[in-house]
Amino acid sequence: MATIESILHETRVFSPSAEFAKRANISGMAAYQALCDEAKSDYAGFWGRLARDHINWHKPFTRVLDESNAPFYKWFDDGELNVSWNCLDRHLATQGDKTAIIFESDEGEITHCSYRELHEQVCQFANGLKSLGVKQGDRVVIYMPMRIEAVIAMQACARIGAIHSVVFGGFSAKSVHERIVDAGASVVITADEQTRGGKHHALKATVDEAMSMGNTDLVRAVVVYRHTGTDIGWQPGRDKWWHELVEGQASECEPVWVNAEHPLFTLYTSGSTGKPKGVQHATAGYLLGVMTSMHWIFDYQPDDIFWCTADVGWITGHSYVTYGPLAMGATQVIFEGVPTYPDAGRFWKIVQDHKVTTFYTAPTAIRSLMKLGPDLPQQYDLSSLRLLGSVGEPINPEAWMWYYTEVGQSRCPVVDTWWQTETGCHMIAPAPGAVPLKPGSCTLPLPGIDAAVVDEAGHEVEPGYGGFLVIKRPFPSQLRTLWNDPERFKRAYFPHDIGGGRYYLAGDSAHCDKDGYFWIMGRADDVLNVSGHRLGTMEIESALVAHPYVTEAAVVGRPHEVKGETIVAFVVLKNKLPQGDQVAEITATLRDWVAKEIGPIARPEEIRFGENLPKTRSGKIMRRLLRALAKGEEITQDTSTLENPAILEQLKQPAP
Ligand code: 6R9
Repeated sequence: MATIESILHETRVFSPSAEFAKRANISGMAAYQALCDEAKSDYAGFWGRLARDHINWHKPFTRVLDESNAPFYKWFDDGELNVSWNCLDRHLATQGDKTAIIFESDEGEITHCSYRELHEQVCQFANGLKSLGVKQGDRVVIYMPMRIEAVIAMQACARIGAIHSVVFGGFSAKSVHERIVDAGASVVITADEQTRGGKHHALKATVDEAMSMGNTDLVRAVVVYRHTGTDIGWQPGRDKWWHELVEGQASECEPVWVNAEHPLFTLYTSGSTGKPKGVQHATAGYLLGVMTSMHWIFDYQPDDIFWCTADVGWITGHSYVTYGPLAMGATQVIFEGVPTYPDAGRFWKIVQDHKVTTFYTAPTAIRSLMKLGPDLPQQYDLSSLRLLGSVGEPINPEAWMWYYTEVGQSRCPVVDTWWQTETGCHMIAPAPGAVPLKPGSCTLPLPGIDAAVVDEAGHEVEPGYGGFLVIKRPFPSQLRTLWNDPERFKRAYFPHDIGGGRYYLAGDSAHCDKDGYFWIMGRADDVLNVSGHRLGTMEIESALVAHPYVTEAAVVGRPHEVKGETIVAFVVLKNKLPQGDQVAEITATLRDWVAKEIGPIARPEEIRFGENLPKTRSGKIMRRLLRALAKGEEITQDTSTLENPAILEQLKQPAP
């Protein structure tokens, strides 16, 4: 495999302040190293100790890891527990009146919900589900707005051992249908509408449409939460109002104690092609992963006000809204709306109003807020913040620096957390009281996580060389299988040719630097090969974004007879779209800039400008679409999940 030396040349390093380190859960590099050493010397002992420290077991486990049917690993598999009990009941005696959730609606209405109140509502709803005949192992599809009730629905499923499958509220009827059918769901939970940025979007009508697409006979009931009160269609017998379902239900509900390996949920995520994959997580290993990462990476302290901006429709919302913060007994903010409504100061106002200490969001949000209001953070009191986090895609050093200096006022560590739907929790991320930060790097693996960069034969590559990101040993929070598709699970994640079927293949390309820091270059399928040189799209994008004209950039490869591939860049400028002669002028400037920043091999062949880039609703740039556009192909793929379909027309036009 042809590799070239790393061309990212970020050299800034930010060490934790003595004050931060002193109070941190992992205080100093020696403490981090001690945990890594503990895992290395006794892997099962390490995870077993953590599982006893963090989780309350109904029946203690005696076995830690069972590898006999690899890669279908089992963890703690003779133990019994309940996740909802761990998230709610165990806090009641000591802190029942503590606020569990500070909810802020799209329009700014605020609701506080204590652990006691949340427990009561989860129990009542769980009893309601039981009255519909939902039992352990049944599948429940949840298609809800980002409100407390979404968390209640998920926790109620966990309480009775039902397997939830949350579908993000922005997905189409076709996607909802696909998931209902694939999961074999018996109940769907939804709301009349959701509100985001002052706009209303139908949910119940979308479920009705999905239900009319066939093969949905298993669905016995559609539970509807009344949110906006708009008129909706109603199918008597099948449809039930949430408030009527919980009316008169007991406020206690004995949890169903499940085996550690009982599936907690499935969550569909897109694969490289075709049908979405139903990623299946187990109960105990997943809970342990979200708790250890809350403790180590978010450095959770009892007086924190934690805010993860992700929707519960994504894994980030599962792990760091529904489960992680509640398992720790934290107070967290849940926000229904969008960062730019009523204006680009909304996030900063929420931080100020609720005295948020820990703020976790995505690079795409950071970049757009940086563009819309670079000075806005200074107009708010952000002094409550002590820790910032980033997730979802590589964060370019420029956005990282703005986040660090303008939002965190150079006081708060930025934890860039690399992980996936499949890993359940953070895998590579800095323990903020120990690991010095480098902007653009997710730094070092969590203790116990054996991450490496390997070539096509599974051999570790030298520092500075790119390769496939793998995790060499099984870890508790990893997916157990793909729902209904164990063969695809094996093929996609444990391919025989890399590591002999023993390594978890993440699907990302990365490299390590001489300090062992990981730099994610993007999905492995985004790696370009230009004249035999391997280049990460991320590296070129990062260079483009470093130019003062540019806000955002996405780079794809276009097949080329001689060079193998050439580089096409899609660029959003800080100013408005260039016109006439400006186009050629700015194109030349940026091409030369990249050539200077990285090397002539990285010079884009073509640059197209748009007001925006095509993104999924979770903010990921859809490079597959861009590749098709670059090749001049007609778009035949489903674009219903795009945030902004209109942008495709603009980007279709080849540069003059
Ligand atoms: C949690 C989540 C997973 C993919 C992953 C990678 C990208 C996530 C990242 C990152 C660089 C980070 N990704 N975090 N890339 N740095 N800190 O996003 O899960 O939606 O399954 O996406 O996202 O490419 O493979 P998911």
